Amino acid sequence: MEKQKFYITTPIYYPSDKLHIGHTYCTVATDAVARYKRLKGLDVMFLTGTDEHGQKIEEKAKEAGVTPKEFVDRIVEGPKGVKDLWKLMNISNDRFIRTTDDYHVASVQKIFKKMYDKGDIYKGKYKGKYCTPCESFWTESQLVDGKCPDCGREVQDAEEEAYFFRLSKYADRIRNLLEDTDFLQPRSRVNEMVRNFIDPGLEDLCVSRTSFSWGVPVDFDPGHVVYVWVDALFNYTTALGFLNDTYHDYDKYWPADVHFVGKEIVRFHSIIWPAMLMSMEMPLPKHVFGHGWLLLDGGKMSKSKGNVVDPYILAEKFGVDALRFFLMRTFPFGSDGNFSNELLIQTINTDLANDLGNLVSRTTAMVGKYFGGKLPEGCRTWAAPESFDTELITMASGLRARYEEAMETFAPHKALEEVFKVIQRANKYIDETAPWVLAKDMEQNGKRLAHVMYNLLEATRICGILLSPFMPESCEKLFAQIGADTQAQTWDSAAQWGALSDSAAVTKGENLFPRIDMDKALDELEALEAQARAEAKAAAGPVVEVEPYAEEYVDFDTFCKSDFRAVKVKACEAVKKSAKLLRFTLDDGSGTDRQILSGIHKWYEPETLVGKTLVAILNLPPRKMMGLESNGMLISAVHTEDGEEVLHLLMVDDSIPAGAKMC
Ligand code: ME8
Repeated sequence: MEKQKFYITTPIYYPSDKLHIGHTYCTVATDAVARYKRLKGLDVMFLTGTDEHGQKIEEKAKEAGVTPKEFVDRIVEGPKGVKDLWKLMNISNDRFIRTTDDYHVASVQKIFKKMYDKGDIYKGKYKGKYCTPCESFWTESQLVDGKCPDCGREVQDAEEEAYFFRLSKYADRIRNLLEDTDFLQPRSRVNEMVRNFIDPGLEDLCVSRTSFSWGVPVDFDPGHVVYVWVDALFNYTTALGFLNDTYHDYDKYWPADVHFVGKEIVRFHSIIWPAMLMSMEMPLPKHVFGHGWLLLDGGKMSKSKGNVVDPYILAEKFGVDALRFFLMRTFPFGSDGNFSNELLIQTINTDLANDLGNLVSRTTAMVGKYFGGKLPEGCRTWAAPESFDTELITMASGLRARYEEAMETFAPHKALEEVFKVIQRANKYIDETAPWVLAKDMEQNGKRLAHVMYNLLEATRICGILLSPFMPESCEKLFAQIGADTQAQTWDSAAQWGALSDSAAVTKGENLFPRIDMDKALDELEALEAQARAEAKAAAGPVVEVEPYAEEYVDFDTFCKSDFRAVKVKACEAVKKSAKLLRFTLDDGSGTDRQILSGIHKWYEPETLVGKTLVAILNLPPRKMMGLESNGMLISAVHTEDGEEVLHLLMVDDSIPAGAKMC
């Protein structure tokens, strides 16, 4: 029988800065759902990638002094780049698309032309506002207090010849899609979209730019590049081979089952994206799920605020699985949540070290101690069950169904909550059965004890299967400790109480989730974060700034009156009682020594300057400093590094004679 298909995507990330824990959140959620569907036996396609075009990237590359392609290559492929991060986080994507890939660029050009030929894209004049960081056009009425409604930053006036997409034509169909179907989830996002965008009237969308060039060129109109969101959204189809020959799974996987996206890009995915697909006469994705944001102190994480959280540091300190688990367990997927290191450590300690870790280590230790690591055969059915046996068995046997219900509605936090109810029930069962008491009289209670141990191992096994999409590596270790063959831990067996062989070899292995000392860990994290900040700063080099350029012209005759000359330093000494001033005795070619005072002691020791050929302006009026007369001024180059002033005296070739005029 052909397997059921499941196609799931994350947003494709802007490689403009290193990714932070907020980005990791969505990718981990997508990964957990993809692994869950694979566990259920579906044929899964999980796509992620990077969105590499647009003005923001062009500007960042310019700042960094490299080409846009060099810039994105470094962030996508380089050390600790996007691909490295997904590898570290054990992300099981089947494909990775970069929108600079040739096949994607060629497909987008064909898509643009198709919509143009159909009359859904037409040429007009764009007049409005543009938010560069968000790459978003806004009309005056959409602004909030004159600022970008998404990020609250300043917007710029923009007017240019441009292509437009007839979004207005699809307004009714989009309204029906949002209001009458479960296309957009959670439901609360529907009201947001309808009220803010559909009710005020959908305007046609500007879909090309001419003011920068880093984008997919409109091949039938040189100078225009395709609006980055058109380019980006179609990634979900080009990565399957739509209008290209690089891949061949479009017919197999399209339409997508779900796009996971952050709440601020729901507008693009639930209005613009389906409208363009309607124009292209392509099937629509089945669902778009708009998840919430991870906040820091109630606000958005952002590089400009300097408050982003580095997933590398957290994964190194606490382990990849613990971090993955924390993200999925703590924050309801559709809502915002407040991230903190304290909460992370607390969750690890409570759920993983106390509840799960203890269950596994206590159970395996007791099977070792009382039965030498191997329970007697047949023990799964021994001894009459007490009410708490039945309760544990019923809860664990029905867990898969409750978990599935939560996972199918994209509520991983609820699925994990169900698993932990069983883990907590199993720990309570240890207290209720008091195995250490039973063990005192093995002859009398040996059979009962073996049965209790089996129930604990079996409940743990079922939980392990259902936790494996969230913590794949730890669950493999868990299976090894309870003697469960990893290959046999299938979706089916998660609903089969008693599937574990009752004579499996149980070993108490390493502690799966050691308890973390909160204060010590917080201090260490702070030190690691400070070190990472210092390293990033050192790698980026100092922030160099020069004084703003003069806006006013100086007329040529005035400039020519300035008498710049080469001067040679005959003597130089520090002026007494002054921290700054150096006193220069200079040969200016006139035959008479000239004295100039200069406040540069901070940068030069006087004796190092003797014999140097410098540049001075000589026809400034004499000026008294610390009781000494200064006749002119030495010329220096000045800038700041990390806010500190840096000065270099202008030194010229020593072959230039004293008094030579500079012009
Ligand atoms: O939007 N918490 O890229 P992006 C949760 N290129 N999610 C967060 C987050 C946070 N603190 N910060 C960011 C783009 N995200 C486009 C997508 S798709 C065709 C194009 C999420 O790198 C954010 O909500 O700015 C978004 O879904 C994703 O990270 C990528 O953001």
